[in-house]
Amino acid sequence: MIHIHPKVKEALANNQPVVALESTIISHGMPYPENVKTAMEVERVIEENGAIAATIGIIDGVAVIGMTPQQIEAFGSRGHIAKVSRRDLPVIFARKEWGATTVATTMILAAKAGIEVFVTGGIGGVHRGAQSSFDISADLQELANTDVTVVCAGAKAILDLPLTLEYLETFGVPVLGYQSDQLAAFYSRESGLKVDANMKDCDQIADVVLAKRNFGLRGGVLISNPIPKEYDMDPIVINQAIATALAQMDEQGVKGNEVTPFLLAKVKELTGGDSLESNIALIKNNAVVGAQIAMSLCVKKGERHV
Ligand code: PSU
Ligand code: MN
Repeated sequence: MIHIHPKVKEALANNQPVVALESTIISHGMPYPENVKTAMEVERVIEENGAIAATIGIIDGVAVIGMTPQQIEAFGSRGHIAKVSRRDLPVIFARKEWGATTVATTMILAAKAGIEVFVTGGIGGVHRGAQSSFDISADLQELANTDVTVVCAGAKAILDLPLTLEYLETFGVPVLGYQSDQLAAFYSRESGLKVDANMKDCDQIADVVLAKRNFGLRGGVLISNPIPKEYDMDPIVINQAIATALAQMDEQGVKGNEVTPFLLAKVKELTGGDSLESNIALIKNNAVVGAQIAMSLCVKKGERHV
């Protein structure tokens, strides 16, 4: 059910850094052909920073860990690929279908392959109004349970960010700011909410990840890496777009796993090309940090064996 690319397998066997990447961002997160171009560029950034990139998705019911450029192109151009979170996996496997992996599913598959670091744009979280809708992304439970370090630019303000942090606290997920005191809000560097700790570099992050593991505390670590300053967007513009998107969602009765893709697409439509450009910039920025964390983990693990 799993196919690991030979170069990923070899790197893992030799304690070399590997960074996982998700495929929902390709098939649902960006338009074609920017999605494919970005996915390839993010892989290149990871490789320029000394790690092996492993883009993950499901093809004909096989979990592919480390897609080829042709497979990435297919994910980006095919359209109508199912968005697959933890609960969807069994059906996709059994029916031998294609599936785009969310943060939750990419974590599951990365962990199965032995990959410790995963780079994405934004994670899912507690939705606004979750008090009555119960809409909480499976990404958060996966962070609670699965041993993967996830590098993101925080979460989009389509979510209830204070409740998202409360949930992560309850489930014991450390939220670390990369050179920042605040949780990043995807398009904006700051959310007004404090992270658990400010990390000055990737070595410090690796120390925290290893301390967690060595003490036997299961589950992931979340790294919030603010968008580069030159792409930081005005929160007023973003919040206006989010308010409009939420109102349209209610009007149209959008529910369930359609909520996140609907809101993301609307916000993108309402903020035009700026948000796409920012989105691409922040993922590449996360790729640098992810590759450095993966590298640092390998160095520290290697030292323990000599
Ligand atoms: N947030 C973003 N961009 C994304 C997603 C979330 O800013 O592309 C995607 C990720 O794949 C994430 C998923 O894991 O949406 C969460 O969906 P849900 O809320 O239905 O769990
Ligand atoms: Mn949901």
